Amino acid sequence: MNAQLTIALSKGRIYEETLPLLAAAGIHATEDPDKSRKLIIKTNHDNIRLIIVRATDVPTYVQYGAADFGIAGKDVLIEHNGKGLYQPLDLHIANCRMMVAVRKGFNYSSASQPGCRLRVATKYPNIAAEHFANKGVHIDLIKLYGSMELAPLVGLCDAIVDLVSSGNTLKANNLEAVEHIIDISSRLVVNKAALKLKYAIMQPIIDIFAKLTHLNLNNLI
Ligand code: PRT
Ligand code: MG
Repeated sequence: MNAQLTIALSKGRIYEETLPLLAAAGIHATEDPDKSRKLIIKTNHDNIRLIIVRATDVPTYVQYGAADFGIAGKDVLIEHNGKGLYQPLDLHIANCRMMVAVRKGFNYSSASQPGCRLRVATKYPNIAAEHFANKGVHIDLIKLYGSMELAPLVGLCDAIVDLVSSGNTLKANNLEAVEHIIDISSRLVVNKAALKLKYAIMQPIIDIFAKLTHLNLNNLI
């Protein structure tokens, strides 16, 4: 009997950018999660299914073995401690940058000298805390769950730590990026026990992803 394989993905950019990788491995979804409300999506293989979860929940489903593998942003993986997860591959998809941003005109360089205190709003408390600790800047951390760009405009904080890709959201809200913290891309995350038990079905898929990722990178150079 073929082992059942469950793959955890989030809707939106990760799903879109994962489809070509799955297709290269001969896996095709039978429904589009943006059109259907189903959270379990069948594929052309009876024993392979996709589950649609929030981006931040992907590592949790994989950690507990509810999914055998998934794809999650490095931002999400740093905030989730990655316990029990094997991260064999950077897929170089959903690329963006983790940045510090402030209201245009805010004098960040003088406000962020060692020993200063800043009010920082973010969805990424671990990344923000480490970044400012390295600079010797004290912070009051305000945890938000979305729309961080609003926070400095209404006086909730001095600075935000958020993801930036085109920069259009910052621009539209009269904000500017003042510091680059880390480049972000999405990684394959694998349940260690599942990889042992289902090696025969999982490893060939991982190998195809690896090959494709290398090919895409070489094409960029
Ligand atoms: O949106 P939702 O609240 O459901 O969850 P999510 O934001 O965690 O998921 P999703 O699908 O938006 O993002 C999934 C992953 O994509 C993230 O974990 C990142 O690794 C990656 N990614 C790549 C991004 C972006 N680019 C990105 N630009 N995630 C979010 N953004 C947001 C950013 O937070 C900001 O609000 O887009 C806005 C900025 O975009 P630009 O193009 O205007 O700069
Ligand atoms: Mg989002």
